[in-house]
Amino acid sequence: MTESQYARSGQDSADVVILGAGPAGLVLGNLLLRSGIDCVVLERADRDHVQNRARAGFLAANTVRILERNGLDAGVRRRGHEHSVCEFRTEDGRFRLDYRRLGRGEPHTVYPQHELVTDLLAEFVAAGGRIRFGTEALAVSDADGPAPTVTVREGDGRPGRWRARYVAACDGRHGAGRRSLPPGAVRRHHRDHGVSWLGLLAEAPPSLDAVGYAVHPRGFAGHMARSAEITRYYLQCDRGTRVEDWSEERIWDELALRMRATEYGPLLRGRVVQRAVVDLESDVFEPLRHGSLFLVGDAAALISPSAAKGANLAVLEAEILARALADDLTHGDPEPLASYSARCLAHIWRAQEFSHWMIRLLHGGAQGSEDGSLFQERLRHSRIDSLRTSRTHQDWFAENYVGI
Ligand code: RFL
Repeated sequence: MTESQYARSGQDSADVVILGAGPAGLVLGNLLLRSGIDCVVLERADRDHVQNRARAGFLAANTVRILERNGLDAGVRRRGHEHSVCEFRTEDGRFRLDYRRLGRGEPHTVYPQHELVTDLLAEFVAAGGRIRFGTEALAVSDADGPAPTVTVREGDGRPGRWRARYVAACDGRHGAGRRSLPPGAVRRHHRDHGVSWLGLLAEAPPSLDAVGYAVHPRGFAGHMARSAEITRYYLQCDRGTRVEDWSEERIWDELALRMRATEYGPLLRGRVVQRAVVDLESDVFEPLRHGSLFLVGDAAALISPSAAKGANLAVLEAEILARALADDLTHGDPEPLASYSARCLAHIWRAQEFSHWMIRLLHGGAQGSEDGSLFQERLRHSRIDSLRTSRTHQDWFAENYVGI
């Protein structure tokens, strides 16, 4: 049914109703608009919140290529910068890998996720895209038929309903898309890695010109530049730790200790503006489709932030789905939609495998993880040693670290 036919039927409608205005929803929306497909984005939060939610920062080379070939790369080109070195600090000293000189020879582009989202939103609105902020999707019904509906609650509390031909759930791990899957329709594979991180954002310049991974008897610490003024840090912490227990002083002292600042140089301290505990978990839905409902991005699979893959997968899946929807709705070819799930799952499982490997690389067994044994600790030690000394291992690392 076309939009005007829906309008005559007295309901809000679009050929594709997209839930969520994160990287997945906004890339999908922009690409559908460019293909002339009628769509709407329903977003629970307000615009300000969406544009200021600091999260990811490392874009894979393929993500930048996707943005580029779809004309969505102006901001990344202008304000993103290439990054290609990581530094490991362990009890045996430190070593650096310049992954642009390894594997496929590709760098990351550092570009904060909220800036990407801001760009994508501006593009979408400028191109005439419809977006409803403050509209929370409550449930998707009739997804097993050709006319699914989305029930919503508007910002003022009013109920509403959207009719669609297809629904793309880009609304994350707690969204309505996942909740609306009937029991047994889709399988969920889940793993709790038994490790927690305190994720921090500091108003402090980066302290080293590399991504820093410190493995220490007290636990992992990570350093990732976001901009000349902002740095993201991670501290492995006990499961159940409370952010209130981490004063600025305790955070900086612990970071300095684990990153061995006395040996390798001090950390540039600043105000900690965001702190959140992240339990490292992964899950994958299989298949990523139930009838006319598709799962995309974090709604499709949650991946621990250990390898910085989540936003990159979201963009990749959104492009695959946008093309498949265009083939179906414009050319009457349903085949690409039929293979959407299998195509995405191949990428998702590769990313999960590498992310899982990174968790095993960065965490010893002594920090309350499920593998709390000296055996695991020795394996970790050997894994890092292999990465330090084997060119073959380094090439494999580089290919997986930057690729998706
Ligand atoms: P998002 O970004 O969560 O967007 C979902 C949107 O849906 C809205 N929403 C709803 N709207 C309507 N109705 C409902 N019922 C709704 N429920 C939710 C939300 O308000 C939101 O706007 O999902 P998307 O688009 O799938 O994108 C996924 C990425 O955001 C995520 O994978 C990454 O942030 C993960 N991640 C990283 N990924 C990378 O590729 N590189 C990184 O360096 C990186 N660092 C990180 C990260 C995630 C982190 N957290 C959140 C654990 C660092 C951290 C700390």
